[in-house]
Amino acid sequence: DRRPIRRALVSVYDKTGLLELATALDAVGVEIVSTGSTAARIREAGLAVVDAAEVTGFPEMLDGRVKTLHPRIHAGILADLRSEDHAAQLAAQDIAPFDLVVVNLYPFEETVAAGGTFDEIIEKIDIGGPSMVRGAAKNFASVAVVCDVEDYARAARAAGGGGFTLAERQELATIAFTRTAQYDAAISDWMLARLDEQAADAETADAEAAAQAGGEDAYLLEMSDEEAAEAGLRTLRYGENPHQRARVAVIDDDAPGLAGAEQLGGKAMSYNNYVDADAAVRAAFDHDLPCVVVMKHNNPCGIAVAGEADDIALAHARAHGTDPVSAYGGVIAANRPVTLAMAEQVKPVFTEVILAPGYDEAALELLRTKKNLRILQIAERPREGVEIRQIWGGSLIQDADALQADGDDPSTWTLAAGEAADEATLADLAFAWRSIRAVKSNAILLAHDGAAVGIGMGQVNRLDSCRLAVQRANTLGEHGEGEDAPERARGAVAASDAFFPFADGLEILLEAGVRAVVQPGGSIRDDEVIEAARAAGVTMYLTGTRHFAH
Ligand code: 93A
Repeated sequence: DRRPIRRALVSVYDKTGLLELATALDAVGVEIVSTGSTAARIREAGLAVVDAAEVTGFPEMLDGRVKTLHPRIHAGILADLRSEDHAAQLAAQDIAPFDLVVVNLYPFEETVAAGGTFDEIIEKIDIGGPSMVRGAAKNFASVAVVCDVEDYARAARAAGGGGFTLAERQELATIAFTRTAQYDAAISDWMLARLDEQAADAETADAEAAAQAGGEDAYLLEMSDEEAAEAGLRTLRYGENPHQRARVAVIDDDAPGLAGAEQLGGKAMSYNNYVDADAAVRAAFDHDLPCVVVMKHNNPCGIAVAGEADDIALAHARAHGTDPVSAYGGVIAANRPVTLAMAEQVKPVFTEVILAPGYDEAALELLRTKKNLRILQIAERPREGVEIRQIWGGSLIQDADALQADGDDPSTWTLAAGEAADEATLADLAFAWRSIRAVKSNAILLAHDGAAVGIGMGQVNRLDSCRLAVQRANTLGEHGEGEDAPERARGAVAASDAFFPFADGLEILLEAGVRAVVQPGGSIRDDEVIEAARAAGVTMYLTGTRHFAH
């Protein structure tokens, strides 16, 4: 079962041992067909060689990508010479069969390992070589295949000794398929690694694009409404302004809070509604007594409590009375269920949102007649928690200000000036202190009889906040400006969210007739400030705790 070797196809990238083999083949009269540089080497050594192009009648093309990929080569490799029919078909086309195929492949693995460029690596994917190797290996019945330099010596010996046996050809075929399998595995590994790399690059590029387009969270607005809904996001008509897209995220379905609160009537909540509603509910639940807050632009324009035995309507009437002008278009939060009496008071006032832990049936019915009023039922808001605020490139995380500081308990306050407050005055001071948490700094809140009567908020100096609080107390309210102006600052108590840096702000309050003040203290001019209160005969308590809200 030896097959004599008369014609060999030799096409090798690695020229090691090539000339020794070619010399041995030539010596025993084997016809050598060869490709480009392989043929050139053999010819240079003075040996006879036929160019593949001569066999195919076709020039090498596409920079060598097509050299041996031709029926005149592949039919010569694949013809099963045990079959008379195959032999006849070859003869009909004047094709001579190959008895030996010697091929080693383009160094793909080495080029990858050497860090070749993409184009260099692609060019080192051998197509014609593996085709010949696999063809010859498949046809080991007729052809011997050698793809390892180590086997050249065997091939030389076999050529001189009547050819390889069938068993030897089968063994060589097995080596050949193992080699082409490894080769293709190396290619697919490289391709897969590239895919991973590209995916990583694309992710980086996406992230960079997102960061440029408006932060890593831009996708929260980019995804479709359906995708958003699946992710627990509800699309709002717009954000703070109509040119801003907006959505609201419900984080915990089991504890829906405000974001997932049940709406019992009115239009859809807007972005600003949520902001004000959140602040309003928080401020209302800061108080243990029945409390109503009217929020505007994230600041309370009205806040009041009622006695435990009183109707929540009383708290609302007082909160509305703080600043009836600003209450227009406000967001109202109550920390007790809304009664019909309260609903009747709310009805004539244009109100964006009302929030409460419940509504008496008649109250709800009445409020629902106001088509635009958003009516929300909310759970009691827990006071503790963690707050996260976004800043450029990160976020700020803090404990929520839950009035948990030692100085929030009036029994810890120190009397710095004047006489100790009587029970009613102390109750008003405690109410003012509890309410100041919700007012944006610099905050001054004047209170009387469980209701704020003048709030100075959000000013960049405390003096202006004092002026604003007094001005509001004395010009707003039931009677408004003019002769009947109520002068509500007179006899009121005042709370300041942080210390008075100078006596000037306090003096505004004293001139207006404020009779008791609570403030943190801690200014280097505390002495001056306290002295001003003492001189005016006004009670002043220091809490040692402040409530900035920025
Ligand atoms: O570019 S190829 O995939 N196209 C072919 O038709 C072809 N034929 C042989 N590579 C081809 N070869 C490979 O060329 C062989 O596997 C060998 O590695 C190399 C030898 O080419 P040369 O003799 O021109 O150096």
